[in-house]
Amino acid sequence: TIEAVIFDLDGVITDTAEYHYIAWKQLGQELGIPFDKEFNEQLKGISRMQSLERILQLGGQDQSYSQAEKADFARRKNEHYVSLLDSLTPEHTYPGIRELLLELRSAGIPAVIASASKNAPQILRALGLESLFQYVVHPDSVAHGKPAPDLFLRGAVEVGAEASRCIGIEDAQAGIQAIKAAGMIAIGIGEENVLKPAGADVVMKDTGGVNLSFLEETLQAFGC
Ligand code: G16
Ligand code: MG
Repeated sequence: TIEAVIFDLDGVITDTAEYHYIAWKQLGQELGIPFDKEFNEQLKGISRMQSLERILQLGGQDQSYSQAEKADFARRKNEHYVSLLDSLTPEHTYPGIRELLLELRSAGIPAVIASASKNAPQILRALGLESLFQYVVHPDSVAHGKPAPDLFLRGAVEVGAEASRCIGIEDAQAGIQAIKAAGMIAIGIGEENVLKPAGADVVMKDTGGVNLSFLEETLQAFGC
């Protein structure tokens, strides 16, 4: 049986991965560092400052700015991102997610958030989902971000679940790597050619078909 389901937030619960992309793209343009969706895959799941570093590296500008300037770029990106969050309502929850959370609650299976985002509590509130999660891991509470397993392992520990009986759900390559490093079953949401190489056990195009019976079948097929 499944002991916990550990969800990524951005790109799994709602489309905030797109908002991150819009906000980073804008900052990139201001710095003269244009990038596309393919490059953006590398930014998914990693922290705000690490994302900024990758963008500056892409533009060959990683040595060009002081820490204070970098902190200011990150602040500007976050302000833009948070302004986009203003439009979030419960209807922006991805298909099947609320239903899955209700199924998990009925079955007594803990649902946990393991997001790299410091904005996670605000997003869950805007979607009206806070009460359906047993635990939200704070990204600052662990030593290493994704692709390290820390966020997922902390989530499992907090709800008393055995890692090998947990299912992690992610849209990012770094996130899938984190789930597998934690010894959990990894369900990818997105493109097969992006998430399979990162180690996803199964990849679904979207969250629509991810219900409890699908999760149970996945644990049967890939669990040990
Ligand atoms: C998310 C996004 C990342 C973002 C990170 C930090 O992680 O995927 O693109 O850089 O959070 O977010 P913030 O700037 O809001 O603290 P996840 O793990 O929910 O996909
Ligand atoms: Mg994500």
